[in-house]
Amino acid sequence: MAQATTLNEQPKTAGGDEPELTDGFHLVIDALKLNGLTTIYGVPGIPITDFGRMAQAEGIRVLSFRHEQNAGYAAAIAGFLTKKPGICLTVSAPGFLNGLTALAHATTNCYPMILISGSSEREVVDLQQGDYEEMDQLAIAKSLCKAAFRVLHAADIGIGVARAIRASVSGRPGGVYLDLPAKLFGQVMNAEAGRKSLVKVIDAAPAQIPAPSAIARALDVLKSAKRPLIILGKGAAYAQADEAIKALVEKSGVPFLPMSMAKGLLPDTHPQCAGAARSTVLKDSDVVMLIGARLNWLLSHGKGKAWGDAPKKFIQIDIEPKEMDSNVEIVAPVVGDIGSCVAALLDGMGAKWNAAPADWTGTVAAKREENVAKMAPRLMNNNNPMDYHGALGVLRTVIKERPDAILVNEGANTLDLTRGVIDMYKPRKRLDVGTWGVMGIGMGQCIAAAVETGKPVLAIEGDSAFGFSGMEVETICRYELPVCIVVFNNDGIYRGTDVNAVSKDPAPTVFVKGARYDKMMEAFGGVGVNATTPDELKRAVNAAMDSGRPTLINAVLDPAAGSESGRIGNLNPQSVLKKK
Ligand code: OXT
Ligand code: ADP
Ligand code: MG
Repeated sequence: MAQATTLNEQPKTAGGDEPELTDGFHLVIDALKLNGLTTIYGVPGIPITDFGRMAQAEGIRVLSFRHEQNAGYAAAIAGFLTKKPGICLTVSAPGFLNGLTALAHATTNCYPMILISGSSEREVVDLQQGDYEEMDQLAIAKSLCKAAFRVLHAADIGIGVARAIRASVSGRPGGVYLDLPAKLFGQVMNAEAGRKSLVKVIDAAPAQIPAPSAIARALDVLKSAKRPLIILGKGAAYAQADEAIKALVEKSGVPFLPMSMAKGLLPDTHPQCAGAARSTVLKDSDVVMLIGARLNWLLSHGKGKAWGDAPKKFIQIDIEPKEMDSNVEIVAPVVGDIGSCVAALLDGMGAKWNAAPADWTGTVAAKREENVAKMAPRLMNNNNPMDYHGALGVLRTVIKERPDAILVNEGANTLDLTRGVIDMYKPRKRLDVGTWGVMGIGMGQCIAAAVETGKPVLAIEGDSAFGFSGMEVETICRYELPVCIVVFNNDGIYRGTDVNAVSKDPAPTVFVKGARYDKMMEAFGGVGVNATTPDELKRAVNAAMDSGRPTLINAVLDPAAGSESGRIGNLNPQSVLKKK
């Protein structure tokens, strides 16, 4: 292992001048900058306070949050949006643990992210002598992320950062933990040696070219289909192979079903989009090609009632070989990066490719039109108090008129209904709770989306969901970000109508009635609006999106409008022994 050179060991320069020196602080900053990582999301404190200041002085954008979890969610989604690891910086023990949820979330969702945490001194931690914020962070992080590294010597910082970058973005992307003990920051070494120790990572996520035989096999299976379906997942959105994916879908003529965060890869209004015919295409398809989507709970594991009785063949395109056969047999695995795989499939299809059978595409289109027509009148109501459909009817138009805006969405009913109602038109514009269905991603995603893309952000938040990260409205105001938050305020989790029949305590799912979340934004200088009808909501959102001023609209919803657990009530166990 390279040893950190101390000041005393520095050779004098030829003229006897003092050697130019650097230290751990600057080496970490230089290593990040050398690799184009110029934004840090975090919370300062011992031992990284000065690091944040120095990073800012060296031209890195440092966004200081109110809680590390939100900074972590910001870094995670920055990774998804940019294909570069999002950087989250925290203090030791509690700060590290606060960031760790987001790191695990990034890993679960296949987003590249690096959590950098300061830590206590090894000698004290290892002897468990009770250091300030003592914790063996590396050991704890290891099981919750893709890779974890610790750097003890300044001369190893370049290699440590390079390893973290490579581990996060290569193959299946994920979260990486980088442990930097306090002492490392202050280590001093010769600046020239320091510069030489840094590594500019070359080809961090190398293309993974699929085997020609795998491509031929996949095309044979697709060709044999009578009722083919393509499912696009957030891996397809992440891959940024938008044109090739569009070409594949259109050349094949196959109906496509976008998973939540793949909406907009092709517009939801595309004639082949089967989003509004979900049950039909899952049940009745005979060949399913998965592109960057896993057969996990969100796809009912590829089997059971949702998939119907008809036998099905699966083709799966994924960078992770171990993903194949994880839930059902994959008859045509295509392992590689989506850009390379889709290009090879297009190549293999040649100039002539028979479009999908017309009776199948006709059936899907008819079902889609039926469902869209069924929903349309519900979106036009101007009820007071509002219901979800009345409010979403308005917000749907806001996105239609501003297809470049980023939509952030969390909640239960608020999530499920927004996903169904609001059409997306462009790739990577819809950000949400992801694979874990986690509440609390909202404000971190808003901040990173605004910072990374420079586009306006519209967040549609359940009142419970918003509460997990609501304090970050101050951060949004402080950095003057163009974020409009609409809180669907139905007085609680799922509904605001639950009653506790046995004591004075409120029922576990309800909140203070008539709460005014808009006042939170006003407290920090942003715009707050209380909206009780779809018309009021429309005016307020349009004004916010046009002005770009931080805005929070408290959208008063009928407390009885939602259902328990939204559309996943089937996953919510109910006791048969309930007493009351
Ligand atoms: O084909 P059919 O006929 O079946 O129809 C389908 C589509 O074809 C059709 N459709 C359309 N029709 C017309 N037009 C259009 N455009 C259209 N598009 C689609 O609509 C239906 C449904 O389509 P969909 O949505 O695609 O299909 P479906 O069957 O719903 O899909 C299944 C799934 C699984 C893919 C989908 O449901 C999905 O993605 N679900 C994700 C669910 C999820 O992740 N939920 C979040 C977690 S819930 C719970 O855990 C909550 N908690 C606990 C908690 C969590 N999560 N985290 C932490 C850290 N702590 C605690 C909490 C606290 S939620 C929650 C707070 C909730 O309260 P809030 O106040 O925030 O929110 P409210 O509920 O609003 O009060
Ligand atoms: P969704 O929730 O939208 O269905 P998932 O997160 O379940 O999506 O699946 C994403 C999949 O995409 C993961 O299995 C991951 O390995 C894969 N993936 C991510 N990036 C790429 C890429 N560039 N090329 C190929 N596969 C990828
Ligand atoms: Mg609610």
